[in-house]
Amino acid sequence: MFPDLSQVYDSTSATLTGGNRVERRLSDLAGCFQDEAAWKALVEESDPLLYAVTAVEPENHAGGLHYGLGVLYPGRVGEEYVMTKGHLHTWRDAAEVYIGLRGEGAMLLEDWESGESRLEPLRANSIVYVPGNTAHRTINVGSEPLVYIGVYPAQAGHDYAAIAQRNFRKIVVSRDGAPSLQDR
Ligand code: PAN
Ligand code: ZN
Repeated sequence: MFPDLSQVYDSTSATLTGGNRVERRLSDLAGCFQDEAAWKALVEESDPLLYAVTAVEPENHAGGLHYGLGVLYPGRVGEEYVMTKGHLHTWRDAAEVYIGLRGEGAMLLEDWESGESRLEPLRANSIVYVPGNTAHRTINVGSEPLVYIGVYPAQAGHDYAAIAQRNFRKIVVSRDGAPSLQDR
């Protein structure tokens, strides 16, 4: 039988019919931000919701695809823009396509073998291809919610432990009001 083949999303309310919604607060991102004192102070003050992902997982076989609608709220922790945890796919070869729907964001990509990093814009009408073996983190560099869809192989899996052990080499900070890629 066919699984659920169609869903409806709304980029203004960042909702998607069907799927499982997972929320991440600032406290869930321990060790991610450079400015630990700023992170701790904000966690103690209000522990804000940073992002939510609603994932649709119609099939789990090798040829299947999963996708998720993400909403990443704007803000900064110290000078660093609000971002997702970031991960590698457990199946390292698994690539992903990100489609920007609303807001002003960027994808921080890091080739896990060479450590080479790049920052790709993610906004309405942009598509970012994340190759296999590439750690990826989404960053909101604007002042409104960043809304996007990511599509990835059903068997990709999410490896957060590798990032917890060795964080991304680069950080994205606000310099004179503009995003700037810096060494950690
Ligand atoms: C996305 C991410 C989503 C949240 O759907 O899972 O942006 O980021 P974290 O998983 O790093 O918390 C994706 O890349 N899926 O593979
Ligand atoms: Zn991914």
